[in-house]
Amino acid sequence: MLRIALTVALLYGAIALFTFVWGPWRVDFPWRASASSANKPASVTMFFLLVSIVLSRRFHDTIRRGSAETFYLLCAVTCWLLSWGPFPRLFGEAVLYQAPYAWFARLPGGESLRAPSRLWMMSVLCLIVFMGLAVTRLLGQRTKRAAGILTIVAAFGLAADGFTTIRASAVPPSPLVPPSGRTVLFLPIGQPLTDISAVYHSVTQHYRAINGYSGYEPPYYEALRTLSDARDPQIFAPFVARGELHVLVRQDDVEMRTLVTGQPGARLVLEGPIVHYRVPARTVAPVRIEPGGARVPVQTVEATCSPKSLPSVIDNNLQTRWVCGVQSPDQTVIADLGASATVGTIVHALGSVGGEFPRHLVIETSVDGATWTPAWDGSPAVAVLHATIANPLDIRAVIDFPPRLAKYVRLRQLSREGTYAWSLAELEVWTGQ
Ligand SMILES: [Ca+2]
Repeated sequence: MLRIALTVALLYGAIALFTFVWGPWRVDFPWRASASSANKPASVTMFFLLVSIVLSRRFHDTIRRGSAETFYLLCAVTCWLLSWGPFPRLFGEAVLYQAPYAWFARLPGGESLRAPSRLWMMSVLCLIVFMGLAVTRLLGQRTKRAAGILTIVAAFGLAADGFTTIRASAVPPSPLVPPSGRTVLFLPIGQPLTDISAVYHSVTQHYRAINGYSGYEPPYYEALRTLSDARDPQIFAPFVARGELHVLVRQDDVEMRTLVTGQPGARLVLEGPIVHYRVPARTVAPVRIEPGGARVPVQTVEATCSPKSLPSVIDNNLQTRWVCGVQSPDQTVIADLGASATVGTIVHALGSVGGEFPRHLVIETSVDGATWTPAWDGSPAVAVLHATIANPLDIRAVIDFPPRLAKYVRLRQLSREGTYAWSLAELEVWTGQ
């Protein structure tokens, strides 16, 4: 068994090295084989190397001897391997298709763990215990006096290493007139500095902050951040529709100040390092959160990525989804309606994952699957924001376009987004109006 595992590891190691040096390859004879990148064979190599270690006589002997040092050292190495996360990268390049953490996450309950890098803390703890045991054994072989001196020197070393002070940051400037009891938006939203400052002063000045800062973000927050980054005046709509809004902007942030002063009825409250505006409540044009007309059934779907999970976009279940990896240009989904029908609306449903909407979406339709007619082009952030506020756990963003006859509806994602994937819980097509 050990020999077989080692042979497989060596074989895949050679394939990984070959692919890394000479690039993608493919053969059809004597059997079909191909590799588009080195990370898949490297992953198999790693798996069989680990199997070889577990099967080796030396490993068994070490376990049988059962020393505490070995236990903690093995734990440290295991946690270190797991701390790489499921898809480790080296200098931005994927080096393994799947790392041990990805296999671990398949175990019951494993997928609910998050932040795999924190497993490194377990490695550190195990290394500390290992060092303690090793030093105890080492000192046991010295005279009492030498052991005492070494202990004192080591204690000073530890104290010197850990002796540090953490410098506190200055308190961020606050609005000069506290907007106590008001609803406050500090722009730009979704940036750590303004978010932390807004949350801090919501405590000292007793206002309701729209900004937040936490490991958790509500489903609508990414849509708000997208509108804030785009300096889109639509960012104010859901809030002014519900009441008066107080907006804070840094004095030197000219773009954001222009955005706020462009709001109907916006008044300057006071200018300081933080400029404070008041925007009155008003009626805003409603954004549709339910599609119009009749639903047109989608017969089949195809996409440029993740074909296995594609049936999830037409299973009438908002909990199941198709995920197309991190957003990059020309990711495409095509819905086939089976026959020509009037189409004028799509529902891009996100379930409860509000952040994974396409940042730049182009919708096109076709009657023959060859010639495509533009239907809609833009950012669905506004539709997502309103859909998310209306139904945070069942998000269905409605996008309308001029009705036309079509047998195919094509969705193309054109932007590059470093963090968020494009995902689709359901794709609905409607006649619209
Ligand atoms: Ca679904």
